Amino acid sequence: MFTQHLLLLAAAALPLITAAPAAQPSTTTGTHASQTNTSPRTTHTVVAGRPGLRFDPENIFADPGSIIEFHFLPANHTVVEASFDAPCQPKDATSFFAGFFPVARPADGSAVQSGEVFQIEVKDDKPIWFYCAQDKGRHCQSGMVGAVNQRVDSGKTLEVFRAKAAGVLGPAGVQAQVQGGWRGANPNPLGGF
Ligand SMILES: *[C@@H]1O[C@H](CO)[C@@H](O)[C@H](O)[C@H]1NC(C)=O
Ligand SMILES: [Cu+2]
Repeated sequence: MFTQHLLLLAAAALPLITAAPAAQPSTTTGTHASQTNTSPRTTHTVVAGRPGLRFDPENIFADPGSIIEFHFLPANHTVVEASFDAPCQPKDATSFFAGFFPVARPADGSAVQSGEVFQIEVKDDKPIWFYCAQDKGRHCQSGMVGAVNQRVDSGKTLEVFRAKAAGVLGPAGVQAQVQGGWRGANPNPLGGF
């Protein structure tokens, strides 16, 4: 009798369990970067050029398959992928490089950002290190750096990366051309404000 009740209960509960809705990504913009997966992508917006020469946010945690979308404030920033051990230089020939985004600072002080964005796809769960290569003002050496999926327990943290960047004597490096991501029209010109 008791067992029979349990079985009935289990049978009744099962459809409820299987019908539970799957988790949905929070936002669905940024479908340009890759066509390999047709499901909606989570897009993480990063604004380059906050006062103090910063990326905001600069410490991003993103699932594989998600998109990082860089928006650019005045006056002329970029983003380049580095290795942890050599900040302010492209990691290798495949490192992403967004090109520069000159944006005039409005005389009335109003908020403005570039009409273009740069998107990268997070391909796996390995850390991604990046920097701004604007040499006028030595942005990378001044701390305009960031990380995706840093491993806090490994000792390879954003703060250590930033300290290494501060010690770079030479100029920051760029790639010969825009690569490793998608540069195109800004889908959300007020994103990040
Ligand atoms: C933006 O910065 C890059 C790198 O310093 C420079 O080559 C380019 O001329 C700058 N663009 C403008 C419009 O200032
Ligand atoms: Cu910069």
